[in-house]
Amino acid sequence: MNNHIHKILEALKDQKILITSHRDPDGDCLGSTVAMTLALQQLGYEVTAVNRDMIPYRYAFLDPSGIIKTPHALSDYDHQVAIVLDASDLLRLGYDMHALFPHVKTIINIDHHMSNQLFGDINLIKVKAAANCEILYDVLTLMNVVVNEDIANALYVGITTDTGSFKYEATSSKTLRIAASLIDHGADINLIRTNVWENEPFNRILALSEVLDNLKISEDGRLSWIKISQGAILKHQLTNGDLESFVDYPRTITGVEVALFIKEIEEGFLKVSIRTKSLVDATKIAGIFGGGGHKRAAGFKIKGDLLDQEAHIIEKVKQEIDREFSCMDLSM
Ligand SMILES: [Mn+2]
Repeated sequence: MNNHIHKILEALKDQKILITSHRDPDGDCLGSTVAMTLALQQLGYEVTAVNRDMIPYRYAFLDPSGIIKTPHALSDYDHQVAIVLDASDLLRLGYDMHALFPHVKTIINIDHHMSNQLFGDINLIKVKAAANCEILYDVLTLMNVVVNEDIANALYVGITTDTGSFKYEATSSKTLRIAASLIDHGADINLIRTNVWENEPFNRILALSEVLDNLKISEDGRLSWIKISQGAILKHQLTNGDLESFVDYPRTITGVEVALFIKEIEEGFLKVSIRTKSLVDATKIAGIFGGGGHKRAAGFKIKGDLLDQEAHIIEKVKQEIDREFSCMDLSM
């Protein structure tokens, strides 16, 4: 890690820096972007933070002064170094970084996804880290950044959201020690809880109730799935961020090993979230359809009509679950 920090600081020297992360921003992506931006500003660097999409309302409190801009809202594009956070490849940014920022000559890639494509000139990848913010805590500490309340809140949000409030198995004793230290540095867990989890718009709860009304479960009880059509998304005026945690509900069912949420994000275009409980690797299922992610949380995108593709997806996923379980039977 020390060696990486040395290289990163060398690369940043006297440069104009772009900080960016994946589209459809979640807590870890935004926590990472805000913490890194505030930290580098504190150290005196010239930084610009960019995300392709709007910040979901539940995370808006992390960026009250609007430091994160959309890529086309900037006044200049002459940045020479890009720090890409929590993104397994550059396509995940959702905009063409090389085209928009033609002067970028060094890319610093900091991430915790197993599927990371090592697209950076400097790649700091820690697949054991429960959140990208967990890596950043070490990075900022080694850079002698003063972790103030705003940075502590941002990092804590990333860690607590990516670990499902410290429930998922990637949560390590180190994760908890970092979280404890962030509280010591002023992370306000009441502010974070009320913004991130107790801040549901009524239309979202109505949509959730409709979605759960149509929940399905396979005959063997190992797979459960929910779906939402483009029509329902429009009717309830939902954004991507509104749908973020729906997939956690089918996973909570006793005996369910794999949960899916099939979202028709555009007419003829589906995004599928995968969650697994303990035996099946979610990245294997995502991989069948060209997607990726983590062992317990992964996803993929697929073209086609919701009803047609639902049957196809469920069929393929069932086959994979059967295959995984038959391998386990053999190994016992
Ligand atoms: Mn993450």
